[in-house]
Amino acid sequence: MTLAVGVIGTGVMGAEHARLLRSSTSGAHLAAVCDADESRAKAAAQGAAVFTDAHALIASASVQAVVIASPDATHAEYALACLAAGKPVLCEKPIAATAAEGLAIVQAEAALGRRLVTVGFMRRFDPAYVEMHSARTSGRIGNAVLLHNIHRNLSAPDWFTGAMAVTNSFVHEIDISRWLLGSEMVTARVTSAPGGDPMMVTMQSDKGEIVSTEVHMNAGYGYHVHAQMVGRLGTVEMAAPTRVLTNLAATQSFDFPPNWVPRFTEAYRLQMQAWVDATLAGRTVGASAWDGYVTTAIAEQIVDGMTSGGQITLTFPLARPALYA
Ligand code: ISE
Repeated sequence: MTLAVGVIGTGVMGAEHARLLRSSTSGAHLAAVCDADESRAKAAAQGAAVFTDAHALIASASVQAVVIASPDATHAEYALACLAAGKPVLCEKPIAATAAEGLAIVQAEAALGRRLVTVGFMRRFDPAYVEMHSARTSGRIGNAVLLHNIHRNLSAPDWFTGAMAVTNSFVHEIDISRWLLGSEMVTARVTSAPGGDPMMVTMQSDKGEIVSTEVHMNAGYGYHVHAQMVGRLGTVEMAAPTRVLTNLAATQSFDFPPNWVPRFTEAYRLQMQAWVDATLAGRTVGASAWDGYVTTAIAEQIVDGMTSGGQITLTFPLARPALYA
């Protein structure tokens, strides 16, 4: 018997998660998909059950675990429904559209007394980020002092509002910086170029590390994510985002992908496999509901404070519950 997984939402990410469950994940199978657009759901289902109501999928006896990949504003409602049904859930980032909703998920899980939520911050499974993480934890580069992040998108879709550059894109750097450094962020400052894009966000951690991030939604040339960690003894950074170099017409070159799916294919695959393995073993992996709440709370405070241009002091109404120790 393999884990029966239902996927809610069959847009870019939901279709990719469904594909991974159908063809590249051991120990699990795609049992159901759900989308308000039934024909899109059928295309992703390829034989699995099709729902147009997410709550019906969550309640279905033929679904043991759920992947949420619907629009950001629906994540909290469905994650809470999964907790109420006692079903493990891999929820795409962000965990919720507001910090208050994220907090409600943390409180519901803490009341349940067991962790069922993983937030899909897939960069934690990307081989380059994993190596950077171990360069710090092994002590190889000495204590970290700086982290430079670059997050460039080819172009933002029409429906992408200014705040989403923070709540939908920069949340990745909030999460990966906390994870890479093993620190909590305590302050933030935002400087935007005319028109708002790109923006530079500088955060400082409780250990004093400085985290700089260029968040660029319309970089124009391709999808490009880069990070360099500076330690007291040396630095570690990602190599070019490619596996091959081409020598042609007196030029050496490599390609940039158009979006994050090709760049992070391996991370998504490893994340899905790790989540399935952990679920079958009754454990969780990856970013917790607490991590999801903290990233959304930081993003929300940055959005609220960014117009002032001054330093934002990051605060959280709740201390980390023992469940997330
Ligand atoms: C998108 O939703 C993602 O999660 C991508 O990883 C990120 O790079 C992009 O900016 C987001 O819009």
